[in-house]
Parts: sequence; C-alpha cells; structure tokens
Amino acid sequence: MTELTVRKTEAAFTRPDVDLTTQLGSVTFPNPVFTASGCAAAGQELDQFFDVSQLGGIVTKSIMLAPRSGRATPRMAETPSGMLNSIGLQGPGIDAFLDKDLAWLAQRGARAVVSIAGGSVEDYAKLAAKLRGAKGLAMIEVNISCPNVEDRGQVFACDPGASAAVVQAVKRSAPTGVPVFAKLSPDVTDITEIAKACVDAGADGLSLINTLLGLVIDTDTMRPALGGITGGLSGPAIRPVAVRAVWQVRQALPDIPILGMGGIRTGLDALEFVLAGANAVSVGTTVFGDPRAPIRVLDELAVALAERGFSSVAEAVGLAHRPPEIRLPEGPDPVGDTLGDPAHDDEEQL
Ligand code: RRO
Repeated sequence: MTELTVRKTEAAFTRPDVDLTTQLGSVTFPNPVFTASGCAAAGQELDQFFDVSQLGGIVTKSIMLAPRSGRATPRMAETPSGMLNSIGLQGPGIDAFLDKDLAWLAQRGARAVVSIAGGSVEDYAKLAAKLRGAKGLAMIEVNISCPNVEDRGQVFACDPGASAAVVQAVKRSAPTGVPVFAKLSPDVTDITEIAKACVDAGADGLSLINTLLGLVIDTDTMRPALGGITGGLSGPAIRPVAVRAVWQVRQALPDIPILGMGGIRTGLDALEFVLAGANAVSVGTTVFGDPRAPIRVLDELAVALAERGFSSVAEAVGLAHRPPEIRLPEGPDPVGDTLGDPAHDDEEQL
C-alpha cells in the first residue's frame, strides 16, 4: 500500500505502511475510521480541521422525512467522563438533506453513510427509497435506537420483531449494492437477539452502539437538567458497554460486519473495538472538544497496529476472541509471530 501523508495536520506525519482498508458488506472503505452519527452533522464543520474525504466515511446525523425542530432546551448536560444529549432528531428533512448535505459530501469526494430515522416502518421505507440514485452514498445506517423519542415503543431496537420489520422494509426499498447497517441500542437484555433478528431480516451489518438512556438532576434547580428530561449518554463512560456489545455480537455472528462506536478518543480505544470484533469504528463525542480527533485516531490506530506487528487492520479484527496464550517468560506476548499458526498454538497449550 502506498504511504499517505495526511493533509491539514499540524506537523507532517507519514502513516506506517499498514493496509487499513476494510470491507463493510459489498463496499471496501479505504480505512476503518468514520465519524459517528449526530456528532459531526454532515461533515462541513469538520472539513476546516481536516480533509473529511480522508476518513473511511462520514456518518451523517439521522435524517427523517420531514424537517424537525427537536426537543426542548437545554439539550446537553455534562456527566462524569461523558455527556447526555436530548436533541430529539432535529434536522432539515430528507429532501433538503439530499440537496444540500449529501450533495456537498459527494462533491467533496467523501463516502457518505446516511443515517435514517423514522417513526414507522413506512417512514424508513420511504427514506430508503429517497436514497436511490443518490450520489456519494456509500452505505445506509438505519437508526432504530434513538433514545430521545417520546415513547419507548418507538425504539424499534428494543424489540426483535420491530427491528426486523424496519430492516426488511429498508432492504426492499434501498438502492441495490448499498450496504444497510442497523444501529442497535445497548439498553436491552440481550443485544445478540436483536442483532440476529436484524441479520435474518437482511441487514448487511450492524452499528454498535447508540447512547444509553440516562438522566441528570440539577441540584440547584432540583429539576432534570435536560428539557427532554431523559437523554442519551455518550463518551468514554460508555466505552466498556460498547466494547462488550461488540464482543457479544461478534461471538454470536462471527461473519457479520460491525461498525463499533462509544467513547473512542484515541487509536488504542479504536484498537480495543477492532480486537473485540469491529471491522470499523466511529468517533463521536470527542469531536466536540477535539475536532481533529477522527483523523488523529486514524493515525494513532495505524501506528498501534504497526507497533504490534500487524500488516493490515483486517488481521486484528476479533483477535481478542482467540484462546488465551501462555506468555513466554523471556518477553512480551509475541502476537505477530503466532497469528494463524496452529502448530505454534499447540506448543503453547503444553
Ligand atoms: O437526535 C437525538 O437526540 C439522538 C439520536 Br437521533 C440518537 O440516535 N442518539 C442520541 O443519543 N440522540
């Protein structure tokens, strides 16, 4: 793979020669680092900090059929190692999104992952149909897990049947050849049950995870801090929950592509997701404090992979699921030397 010098960095940085390409369904992306839905709109603001076409993809804020003003303010609250949001699906509606946001991403040469959200199965089908022929569209993320809706019955991802109905409808209406990923909620008893229902219904992959439902009380006003009362918890606080979800789904569905997200701030955080089984990752909440974070995470991930002896990111996907190895007394775990070498594995089991 040719070495790539990243534009708009503070100091020139040459990425190590690691094959970062990743396959999500039928599409091969140049690298495994994406933005996370809701944290970078459609990428325009981030483009002043780095070239957004350098990321694997830009996952857009979930779009609905009609324009929507969202929930009452305040819509954000700080929490320990994270934040709570209660945006409530604010957005311009699909037609304005296609004309303005997706057109901009296409012209910019970015790979757009369009996140869609609806109040009914029919809404999702109509949204998917609107995406037929859309330039710049690389993938569809079906957001069935927004926590900021008035009625928990609208959180399709809490029920396997409802999840499957949405995925099936989207697959029927979506442009052919465009992977359809379902974004799941961690707020369920068994995420693998929902994951399997989505895959059986035709999902090409899964995005794991959306925010967790939370609530902050302001001790001065002695009222909920958010206008919408509850909100979605994101940031490093949820990373172990997200890694656990990726791990469980990878174990249950060894071959399904997974886009992992939840509190990623560094390349090592991203590597944790990859080792748990993610084929790619989304960087979200951290961009509010560090807009260059996605491209930095990509650089750091490449370095972390090279340092561990990997020649491609694909080799690292799900590697944490391998059986425990006995450490050699004279040095660190020789990951690179023992990969895919059953004879050596036998020796280590002695
Ligand atoms: O808009 C939101 O309030 C929102 C969405 Br759509 C979502 O999927 N997750 C979240 O935390 N907030």
